[in-house]
Amino acid sequence: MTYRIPDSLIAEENAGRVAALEDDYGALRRQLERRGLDIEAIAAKVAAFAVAVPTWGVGTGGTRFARFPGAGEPRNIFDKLEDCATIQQLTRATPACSPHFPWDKVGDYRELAERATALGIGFDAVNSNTFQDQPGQALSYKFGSLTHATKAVRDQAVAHNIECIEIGEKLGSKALTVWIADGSNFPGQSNLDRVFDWYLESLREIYARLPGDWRVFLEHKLCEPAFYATVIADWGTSLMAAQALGPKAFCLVDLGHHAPNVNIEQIVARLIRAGRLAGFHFNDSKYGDDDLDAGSIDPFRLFRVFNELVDAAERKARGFHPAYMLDQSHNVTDPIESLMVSVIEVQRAYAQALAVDRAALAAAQDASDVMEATRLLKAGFLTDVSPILAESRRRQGGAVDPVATYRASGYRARKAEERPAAAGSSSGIV
Ligand code: PSV
Ligand code: MN
Repeated sequence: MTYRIPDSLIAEENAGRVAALEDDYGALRRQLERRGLDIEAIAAKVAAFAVAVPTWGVGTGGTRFARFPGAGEPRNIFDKLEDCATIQQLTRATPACSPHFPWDKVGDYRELAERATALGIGFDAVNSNTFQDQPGQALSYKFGSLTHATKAVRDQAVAHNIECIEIGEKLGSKALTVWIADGSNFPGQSNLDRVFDWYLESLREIYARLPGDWRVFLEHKLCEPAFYATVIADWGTSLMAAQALGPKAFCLVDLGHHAPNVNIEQIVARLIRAGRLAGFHFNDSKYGDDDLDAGSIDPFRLFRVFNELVDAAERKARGFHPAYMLDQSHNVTDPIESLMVSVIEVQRAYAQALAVDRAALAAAQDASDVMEATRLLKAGFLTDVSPILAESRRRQGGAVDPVATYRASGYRARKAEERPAAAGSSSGIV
């Protein structure tokens, strides 16, 4: 038996924090009441909110310069599931993980599904990987995968995506996320129009293999590793592809995949309008695709994204059922701590957006009262919703303070004993 944090420890840790939490919750209830908002309505929505943990996120990340592995990090998908389950146990907001293949490949998917069920974890979107060559792979992706000039390479990449769907079916997943690194590093390297034809041709084959209740998420990214022209560089290209493919194709927004200063919330609003928003890979960044913890650099941007999401939910926008996932690289922190804090920051942005008086905001907008409108929006952002988040965790059996409880448990030290071997590249830690 491997170590799991005892629920009794969570209860003990919570006991010392409950009185302060009750005080804070009561004060926030009264504050929200004065603004015409019902704390229980917000708490119910927060409790129903879930965000998936990327299996590759629980291992220590790295840069192209170095990776500094941490003791006790997961060695394989079974270890990763344990860590995901710990995050869920403490936060109660991450009931599923999002696996990446072939990093998470195993011989027996029934065993994997059973282990996940035993740990109380489900499987969100499966992610394909045609951005790396794997040992023993017949053809290289150095010059592209789904859009490679050579049909045999495109076929190999299509086959991998179909295999991901088949694995996902065994795991109970309902979506495939496709991100390709394809593109060019030099003007003239490839024909910008022809590569898009190849993308559509390849995706059509993958799309045809989607089970009836599945969706495919197309993830765009401006640059890296292609630094001149990435094939699926932006939301416009992604939307064109989704519309060409059919009703099961949606556009996934990774917050780190845009040009600097781009108005991401407006992109989100447009994709919602088109009925094609797949969901998110949450993370934060200062310069590029930094993959920092969600809300760590620009929490106001995260809030503005959630403002659009709450607005869409309240107007019951057509086709609006986004999938929420994290996609981060934890290079200098304990990944479990980073992921728990990130989940909380995503929940926080959601709760803050729920704390906006939308009727008053609409009235201010209609009256062209700019200052009142912006003040009303800011009032949501400036609301300290922490008591709602903590109370929601407590009510569901989670930790009032997940990081403190995690540290008190000594989980990582226990895992260092249980997981002596260092993680290798096959565990998807890049
Ligand atoms: C690419 O930068 C990306 O955001 C894609 O989602 C990949 O699947 C993930 O990172 C992991 O490399
Ligand atoms: Mn991503």
